[in-house]
Amino acid sequence: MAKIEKIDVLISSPGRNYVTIKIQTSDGIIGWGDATLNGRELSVASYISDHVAPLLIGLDPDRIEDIWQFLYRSVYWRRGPITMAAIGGIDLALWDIKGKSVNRPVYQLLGGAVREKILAYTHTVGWDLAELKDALDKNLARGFKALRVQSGVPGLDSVYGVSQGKKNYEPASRGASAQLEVWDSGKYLRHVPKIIEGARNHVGDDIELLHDAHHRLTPIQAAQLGKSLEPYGLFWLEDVTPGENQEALKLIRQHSTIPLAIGEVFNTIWDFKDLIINQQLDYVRCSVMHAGGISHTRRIFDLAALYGIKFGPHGPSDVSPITMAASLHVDLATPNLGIQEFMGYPEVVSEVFTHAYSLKDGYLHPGDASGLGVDYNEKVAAKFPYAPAYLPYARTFDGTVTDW
Ligand code: KDG
Ligand code: MG
Repeated sequence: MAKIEKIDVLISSPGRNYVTIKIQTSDGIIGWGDATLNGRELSVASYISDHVAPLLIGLDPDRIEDIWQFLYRSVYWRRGPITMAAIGGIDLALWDIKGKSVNRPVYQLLGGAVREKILAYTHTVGWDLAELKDALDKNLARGFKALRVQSGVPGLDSVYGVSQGKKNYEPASRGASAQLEVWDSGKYLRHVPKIIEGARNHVGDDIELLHDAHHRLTPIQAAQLGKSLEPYGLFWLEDVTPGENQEALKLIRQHSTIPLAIGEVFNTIWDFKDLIINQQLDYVRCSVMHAGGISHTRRIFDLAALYGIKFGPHGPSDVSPITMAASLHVDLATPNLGIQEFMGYPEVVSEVFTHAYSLKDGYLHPGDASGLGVDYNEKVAAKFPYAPAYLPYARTFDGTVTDW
């Protein structure tokens, strides 16, 4: 029996911070896991190196499920983003090891491919409609068949997903404190239907469009938004209200048939259970790492499948290519995939994380390298030390803190 011999937690910052787990086994295999939690990287790193790694030394890396149960159930204090990102990161590294130990890509260990390729959507941002149309054309030329659309709002200086003058959305800014953004839901609600209408007219009916409201609306505002966007045939409308009040989605359902996606801030099957069995959502949106890794997210997706609900894993640039690869292995092998988010990474990230996954004509594939198919180049990573960075936060015009 092989044993877990050494666990290192490595933090690097090729443009943004990533927490990478390196597990070495007694038979010489290295497994890579990602445990990045945007803006709280050091907490997850400490959770793993101080409290998890010492418990795992000497255990059998093949017993992925048993280790998962041990990390989840043997701790009295369960759930939460830090704990679950830590468990998720370890789970990813163990699946990587298992794949490498039998020389197979992880999707083969999950039952094999149920599709040839994975439909991806990417982010399309423009401060105004003219800029947005330009950005849509660029992403269509790259081959994407599905595009998330975010725009500026007149009267606001910055809006989730897009900043004036900046081409790319990368919200966490380096520095010791979070940047303030001023928000007004009324202005947003009156403007966004015009943008989505403009985007639909521009791309025609063959392209899927998505939009993320990023948890900012009250239930009735969210219902209004769903109703007003219905004519434009969105693939989904994401995170219309803050995740805590699950009842809100019932009210939205009473007024709109727009497909709802929710869950990037959820991290266990328990967070999704009522939403799924009450059919209050259409797409489960958790990250394959933040929700406890491959072992746990597969359970969530299977529960969703019982109710005809699909999944669309979270895939922003603030989870590393290791999580992206893990998502793709799950996507390829799980029947009820809806779509995969693929924000993409700046070039420098690919110098640190070399990967077997590929993107072609708007579709992704995890590749056939053994394990997850991502390697972490420690030498290159060492050139990019951790730098504190935080997501912005929001206040309304009267100075009240509101949801970002
Ligand atoms: O760290 C926060 C991001 O992961 C989040 O803002 C991205 O909402 C997001 C999305 O849909 O990708
Ligand atoms: Mg989102």
